[in-house]
Amino acid sequence: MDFNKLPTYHQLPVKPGAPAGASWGVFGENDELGCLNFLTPEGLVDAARLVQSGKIFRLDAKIGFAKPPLFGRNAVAHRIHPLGPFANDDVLDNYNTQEGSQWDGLAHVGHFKYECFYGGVKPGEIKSGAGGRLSIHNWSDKFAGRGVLIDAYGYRKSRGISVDPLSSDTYTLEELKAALAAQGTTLKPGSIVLVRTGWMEAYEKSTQEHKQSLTKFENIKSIGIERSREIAAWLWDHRVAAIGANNPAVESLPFDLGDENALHYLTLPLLGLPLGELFVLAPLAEDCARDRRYEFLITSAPMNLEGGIASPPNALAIK
Ligand code: UVW
Repeated sequence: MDFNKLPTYHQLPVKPGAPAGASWGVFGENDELGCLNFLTPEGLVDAARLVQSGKIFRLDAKIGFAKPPLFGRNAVAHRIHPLGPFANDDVLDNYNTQEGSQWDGLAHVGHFKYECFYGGVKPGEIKSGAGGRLSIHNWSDKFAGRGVLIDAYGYRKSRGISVDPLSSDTYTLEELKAALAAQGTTLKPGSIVLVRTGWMEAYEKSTQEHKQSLTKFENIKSIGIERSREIAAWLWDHRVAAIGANNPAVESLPFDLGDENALHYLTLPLLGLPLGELFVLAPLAEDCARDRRYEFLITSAPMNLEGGIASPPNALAIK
């Protein structure tokens, strides 16, 4: 597939009757991969050349790091199940795949106005087990390529501007572009973009009382990237394969669930662009600042769960 020949954001949709800004049909009928189609074998071979120091950064937090999990999600309970006197198994009770670091799959959020998910998939087509549409397991052997860190938090601080990650502040598209330019990094087709917002670092330092208050969507204040069609266009036109951040929703919180410009609508159901949340990016950012290399190989192995909605990323950045 020649990505240069694909429609620009402003030429979307290509499928008759699909909404503006919807990539439905670009990757064929019944596509399950969305923007992961931008990850290619050639891109992966190029990304492998970025491995130079042999350093590995785990991008997901420890399971159970959020105490309690955000948005009222269940906390997982780990039990060791003895198999015999010298043998054990693990059992995870009550495990919500979005209790911490996660990729939102394409069955996670549909569009309230068009009453469907990516590709026009209807709610009834999303079901557990074999045959469930937009299942996370389709990504389980696809998610590897060139990672790019945009250290938006570091960029703002380097300019002497104070940042409160536990507020609803936004990083604008202009700021993201300026941070990239300051880093000397460019976006290439098939980039997996990670934005360091500063939220995870601030959350870790916050009080237990504050953490406790985050079980309700409306209580969560988080810095994030701006909500706009311009940012969706920038991501699509650069053929970005996925975007993750070290905050709860990539975009800032709270947001109006009826806002058509919410990134959760512009990306997941319209573009088929995976959103990654609550990633651990500070150690990676420190290393990138040290060696001035903000690109690396990323591997991420979402759960091979048929009918799955989302998954911990099981992601590594390798430099
Ligand atoms: C929100 O919807 C805000 O977050 P998540 O993607 O974790 O559900």
